[in-house]
Amino acid sequence: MRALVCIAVLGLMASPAVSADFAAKGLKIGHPWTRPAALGGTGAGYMTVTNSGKAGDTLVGIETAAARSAGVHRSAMNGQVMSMRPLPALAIAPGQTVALAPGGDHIMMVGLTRALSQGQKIPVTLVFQKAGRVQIELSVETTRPASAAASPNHH
Ligand SMILES: [Cu+2]
Repeated sequence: MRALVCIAVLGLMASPAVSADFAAKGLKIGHPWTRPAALGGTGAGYMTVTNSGKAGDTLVGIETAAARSAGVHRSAMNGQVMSMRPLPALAIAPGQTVALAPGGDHIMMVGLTRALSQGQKIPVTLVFQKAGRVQIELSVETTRPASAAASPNHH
């Protein structure tokens, strides 16, 4: 199942910066990625989570050997100041796609145990209430085609 998904993705992608999608138990993790970051620093992970199952599921934890601690964060604007706070649980309703994206919800990795360099794949485990542990890899990318094309004012 996973091999088939990867082949389909590879066939569709023209960019050399290939990042695989991951699928497990009705959930699809689309284009997990992160930015280059220094050893000891922090990193943010982004992806889409699609629930194609019949029941809702909830993302309740993040595990990775690449950081001392990791979890889901929610970003919000307080006046002119962007702040973020831990999100203990992120619900994904049936049929819904939840986007973890810059400026919004993201995976926060604090105390990186390794430098994140472009082209690397960083193993991360997403822990779901029902689907359980789903292994993915964040691909380390410097630029994103979508954000490169978009105006910085279009938030
Ligand atoms: Cu954060």
